[in-house]
Amino acid sequence: MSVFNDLITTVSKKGAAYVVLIDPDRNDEDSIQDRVQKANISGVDALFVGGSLMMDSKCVDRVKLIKSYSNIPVIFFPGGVGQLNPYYDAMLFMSVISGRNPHYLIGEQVISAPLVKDMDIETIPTGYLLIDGGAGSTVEFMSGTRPIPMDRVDVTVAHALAGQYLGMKLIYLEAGSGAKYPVSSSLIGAVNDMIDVPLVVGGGIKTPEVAAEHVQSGASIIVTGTVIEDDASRMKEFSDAIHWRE
Ligand code: 1GP
Repeated sequence: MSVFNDLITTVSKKGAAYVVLIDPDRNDEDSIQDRVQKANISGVDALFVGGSLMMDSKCVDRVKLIKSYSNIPVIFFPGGVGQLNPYYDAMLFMSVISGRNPHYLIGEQVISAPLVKDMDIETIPTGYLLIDGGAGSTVEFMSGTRPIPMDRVDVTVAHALAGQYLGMKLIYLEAGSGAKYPVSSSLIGAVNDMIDVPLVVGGGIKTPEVAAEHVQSGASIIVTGTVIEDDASRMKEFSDAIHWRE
């Protein structure tokens, strides 16, 4: 079974899936071991691995380490083609469809496609929408795109629907790592009412209550990064809140 099908099965069985983002740039060998081992026993369904910027050259070694400790799928959440390596079980083959920067709409994808084929990594076509979370996210700088204002429901819905019609298997509503405001539940609800593909929501989610509210509003996959970087022991609380059908 593919990693994508596994995730979708989890969503229908547990009500939603919980994914922890591990940024290789924010972790060393010890914290990787600790986080991945905690994820294995805390009901986390998959790891997203990646980041907007790498400040040293140890990314590949760290991904290899993550893979060696993990009992759950390790999915590449690409900040750039430079982070591509063969240790991922699958990758979000993403396009920043909220933006108008051709390099992040199709340029990176063209550069990476032959390498992905050669490495035989499962691809999950994903339409990525950057929403303004009030913190001037790193993604905004690195992708050179303007986030959609949180209150522009019409614009967000139209982008999400366009992503679905282009064949994206997931639509990702991203408020940016460390966002002041996570994606609002009303925005999640409005997008979910319009599209049929599963919604991934991340950025600025700091409590299990907010995660649970997002799921009730229509999110199928919840992603947390910073809150777990700060305290890895909280994964179980998030997992219990997100898996409402268990
Ligand atoms: C993944 O960017 C998010 O979508 C992670 O955001 O670090 O704020 O949890 P946080």
